[in-house]
Amino acid sequence: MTIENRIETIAEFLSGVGVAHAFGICGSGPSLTLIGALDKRGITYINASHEASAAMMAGAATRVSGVPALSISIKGPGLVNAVAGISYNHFEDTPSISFSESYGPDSPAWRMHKRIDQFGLLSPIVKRYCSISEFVDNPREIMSETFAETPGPLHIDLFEGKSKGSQDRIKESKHLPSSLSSAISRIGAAVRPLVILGSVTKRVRLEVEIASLKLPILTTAAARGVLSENSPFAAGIFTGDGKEHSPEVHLLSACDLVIAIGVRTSEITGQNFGGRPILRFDYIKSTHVRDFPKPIEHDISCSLNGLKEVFSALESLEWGNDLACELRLGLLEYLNLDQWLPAQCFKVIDDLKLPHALALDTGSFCTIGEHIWRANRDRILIGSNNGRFMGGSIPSSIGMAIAAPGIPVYCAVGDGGIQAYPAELKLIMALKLPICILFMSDGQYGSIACAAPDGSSMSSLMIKMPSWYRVAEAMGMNSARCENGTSFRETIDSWDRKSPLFIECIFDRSAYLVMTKGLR
Ligand SMILES: Cc1ncc(C[n+]2csc(CCOP(=O)(O)OP(=O)(O)O)c2C)c(N)n1
Repeated sequence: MTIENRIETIAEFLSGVGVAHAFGICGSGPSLTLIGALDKRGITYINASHEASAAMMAGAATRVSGVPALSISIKGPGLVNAVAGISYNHFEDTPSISFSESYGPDSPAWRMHKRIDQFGLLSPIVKRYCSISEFVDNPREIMSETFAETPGPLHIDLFEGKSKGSQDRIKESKHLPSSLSSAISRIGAAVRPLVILGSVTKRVRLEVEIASLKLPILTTAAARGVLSENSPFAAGIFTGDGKEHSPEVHLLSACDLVIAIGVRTSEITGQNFGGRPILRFDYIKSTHVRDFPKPIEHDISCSLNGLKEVFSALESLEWGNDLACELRLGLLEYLNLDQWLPAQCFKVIDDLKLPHALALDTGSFCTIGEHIWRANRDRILIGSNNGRFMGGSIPSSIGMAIAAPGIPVYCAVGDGGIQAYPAELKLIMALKLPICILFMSDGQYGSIACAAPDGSSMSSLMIKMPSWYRVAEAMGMNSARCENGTSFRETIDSWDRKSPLFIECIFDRSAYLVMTKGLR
């Protein structure tokens, strides 16, 4: 079988399982052949400006649609560029599929042009690596493996023959021998248990069980949306890093037991569980690091039915009826919504009564957005929730808008993140995507500056020429510059939610610098 035949077979398979989009930068070899084979079957190929952003777009499209989207690159430099995006998908546990051209194991060692150890580069970040011939032999099994808990990227190198195989991501560590029944009886002895949910609860569909709880619930950023955050029990985000004004810190001190369900250390940024005893439950079929902060009383891996038993045990407990609401009101008061800062902007977005997505890049504005904006089934949070990967929000918004047409996307990005893939603004414009860029500018890396030790080089944190709205305008986007809440609200209200919009929000640097104090 020739590589062209294998590409045809794989394109047929991918179209059969519903793949609809591919993103990338091609070469003149098998990557171009693959794009042609996909095109023949109605799989849309989108030219990105960078291989990393292409992989991020594929990741977001995969997460939103539940069907893998593809990214494509040439070998060597193309793949090296793509590594940032593939690792983005690795951090976010996303089973997107990347393809790249490649030398095969039989190509002579003197052929060095664009040659690099692609397996070596990829093995720590992909769940499965294979050659196209291995994929052709077993496509269904390989794909379902990458979707299985814990999901992760699949990479296929376009060469004939056997690959070096995949590296196991499971790093099993010792955990306490515990039985589900004794952990469940421990739940019964608690008076004020606090539930913290990780993203696997969303993937294995425990929404109904979660909605029936009558006790305070926090979620990791990646799990947002697993319960409607209008619920009186939804207390917001858990990071393990909260400070005195964050709901998590109040709840940790008010509770007498922490019940962490599917909470993985890759989904949190700190390890503060308030010193409360922890019962940890996770889904048995998962491949993640099991080490966990102490003190942990029970650490159980169980089946979906086992997790449902945990929720049944929790159903009989009730406390904290008004606590989550009180904490939210207290938080809004602390954030002072009268002041022109990102909190005002996120409140405007949170007040919208329409399905939408919010992409949060990383930075101080993200901390504010995560606390103010509430997710639910119709309000999707996208972006780098786990990896906190600066620059991913614009590519993620594009992937989201393409995979879920008609849903407006609000993309909050700072001075740092916007610099990563600004050329993709052109793609937003070319495809007329319903994306509203909320550019939150304080002219510096605010989140780094606010935590920088005395004597740090402040010039390394400043952004020269921070403004972008004229650039967006020159690309054909409707653009606005807002310096107060009224103009921001008016601009948001006037958006048709069909064509791109760029809003540059200019904030006072010194007020911005301290706005997350007391939160994280
Ligand atoms: C790829 C990547 N590089 C660097 C960082 C470290 N980092 C985290 S936040 C940040 C600054 C973000 O600045 P900006 O976008 O201006 O947002 P602000 O903090 O001012 O709100 C940096 C450099 C990161 N998280 N990801």
